[in-house]
Amino acid sequence: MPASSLKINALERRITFHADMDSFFASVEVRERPELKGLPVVVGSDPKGGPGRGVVSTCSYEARKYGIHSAMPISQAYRLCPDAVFLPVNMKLYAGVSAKVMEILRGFADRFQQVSVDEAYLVPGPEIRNFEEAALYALRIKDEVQEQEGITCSIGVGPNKLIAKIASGFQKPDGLIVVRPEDARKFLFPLPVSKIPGIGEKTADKLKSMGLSRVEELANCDVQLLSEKFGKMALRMKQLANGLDFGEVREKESVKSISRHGTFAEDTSDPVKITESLSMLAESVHSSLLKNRFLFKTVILTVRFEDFSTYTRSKTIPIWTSDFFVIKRTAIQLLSEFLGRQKFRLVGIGVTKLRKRGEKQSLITDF
Ligand code: TTP
Ligand code: MG
Repeated sequence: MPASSLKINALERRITFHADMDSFFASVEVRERPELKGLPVVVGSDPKGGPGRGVVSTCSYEARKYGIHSAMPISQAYRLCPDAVFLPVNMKLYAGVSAKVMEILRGFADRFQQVSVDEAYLVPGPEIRNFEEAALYALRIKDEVQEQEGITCSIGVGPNKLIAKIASGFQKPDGLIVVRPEDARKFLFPLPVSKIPGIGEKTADKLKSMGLSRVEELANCDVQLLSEKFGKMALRMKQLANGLDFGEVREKESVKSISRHGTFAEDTSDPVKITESLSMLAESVHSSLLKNRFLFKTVILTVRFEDFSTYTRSKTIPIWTSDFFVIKRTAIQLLSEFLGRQKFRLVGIGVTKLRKRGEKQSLITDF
């Protein structure tokens, strides 16, 4: 297969959306106090009338006109616009709105991946067949967020995560940019290399010293030359510059482990009683695994003796499984070193290194 058709196939893989709330913390504050609409609003540490320490979390687009931005010292923000409305961070409020927004976005997705408090990737179901339908779908998503949560967001639609992400930031606030596969390179090429996620200030400086400032220059650069400076990352950088990103949109598991503990009614050193308890705990862990459709790789045993000294041991197995007997057998193996010592007060079993059943592991890691 010629290289060019390979590229096009890769670009056409999946219609991907990236949604990012506009000036998130500030927008939530304005929603709560409509009288602040249209004003420069800065959320962050207290400027204390000038000398305050700490930084800006975010600010409204009106405040950005004064040059204020996230991570700027609050004292500097105060100098730039002393008349702005300065508000403290109310994380509890934003976390609540974030959860609701994510729920709305999830409702539009076949596959969903939240990446921060205010942004997520989503892949719609097969009913969205082309980029025209995707554009209308994105408008519906924006309307729904606005209607239900009273804030605006920007959405980028593209053939992969990379392009969707860059597109969502392209025309903020309240933006919608759709980049078709055939336009991906045209869209990316004029941008500075720092627009590529993963290329921070340091990398951008290094690239600049090689004469590579724009994405187009990086895309056409000799990969050999690039790998002299960046090693294994070179190929990935060149792929991204060419609009190629094979990263899957996938749910990041919020559940990191499943475990169950039991305290004996009376401290015991009876191996039969201890093994029976482990077996019951293994059953409970197993049923939770099945309910949540998880596979695991590591089993953890916790033992607490009568003097409250507590030990954990773990064993990682070479395959992903949800097998009950693997949990039980591994826990009993781990138990053997503790038998015949003091009396047991508590035992526990956990499984960790979880992943959803049926989910393929992406071969290329996120940059
Ligand atoms: P962002 O999405 O990066 O920024 P934003 O939503 O405020 O503005 P934009 O319209 O450009 O997307 O971050 C989301 C929230 O995370 C932001 O509202 C506040 C918080 N945050 C910080 O607290 N400190 C920071 O340095 C950044 C970048 C964000
Ligand atoms: Mg945002």
